[in-house]
Amino acid sequence: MSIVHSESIPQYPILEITHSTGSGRVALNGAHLMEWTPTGQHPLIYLSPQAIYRSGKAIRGGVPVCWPWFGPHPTDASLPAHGFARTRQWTLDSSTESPAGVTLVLSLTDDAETRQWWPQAFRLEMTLGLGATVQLSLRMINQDPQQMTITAALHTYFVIGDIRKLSVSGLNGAPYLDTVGTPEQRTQVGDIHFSGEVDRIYASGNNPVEIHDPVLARRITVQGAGNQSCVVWNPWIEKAKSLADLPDEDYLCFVCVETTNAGEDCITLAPGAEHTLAVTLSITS
Ligand code: TA6
Repeated sequence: MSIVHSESIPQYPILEITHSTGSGRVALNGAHLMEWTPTGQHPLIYLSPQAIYRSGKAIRGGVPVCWPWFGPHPTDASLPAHGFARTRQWTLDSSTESPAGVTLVLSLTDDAETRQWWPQAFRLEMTLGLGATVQLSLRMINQDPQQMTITAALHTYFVIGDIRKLSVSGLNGAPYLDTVGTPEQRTQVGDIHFSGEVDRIYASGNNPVEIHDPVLARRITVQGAGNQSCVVWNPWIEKAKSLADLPDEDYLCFVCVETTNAGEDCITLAPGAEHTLAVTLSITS
């Protein structure tokens, strides 16, 4: 096993990880799993070749950590979408390995700048278990004398063969908010197929969601914990063209299935209380 601290991008530390069970990269910016490829598999996590690596900018792809709000800020449109945790530099607290893989723990606490956007004291701990399967866990602790209400997401981008041939199962019968165009409440019937932009917040419970990929001949299972919602997103053609950090054609080769506390599934923490949002990603060929 090796973990190399790379500064190939000045002031932008990236951990390059190799282990018998897989390899990939984690940026301290955002505690962001950029890439992970289980040994013998196609890459699991999609990373845009046009991603921008600059402090304060979210990486396009990987697993953005969205906290303390998901999507646009509920009341102040001038604040960054998906909160600020994904654009702050986290601290690497520990890295350990076992025959099963590598475990990293990173943390983030409030400071004068975060308190401009979110005037409350907090501690976040992100645990990344990287191996044949991937376990991500975001522990959020309210260290403020006031209660706090948050929404959050582990906003995972998955490598797929062709969005037009893909299906996503596990959400049949689930209510969802369709946010493409005028937001509308709908109910999922059967599996999800893609023939246009899809951007949906599902009141899913934490049933396993499965990505069926006939092109790469695999099934990816997304098993959440601490969530009662999930988001499925693909930008399709026009939105992909509007994203400067995404090649126009790459809408074809990724899908986001995000493990969230979003929509009605928001979390209120009393002073000193904590909540953990987690996900396990596994591949079956
Ligand atoms: O999770 C879906 C979504 O909220 C989409 O609406 C789209 O905006 C996507 O996240 C990416 O957001 P970002 O701020 O990373 O460009």
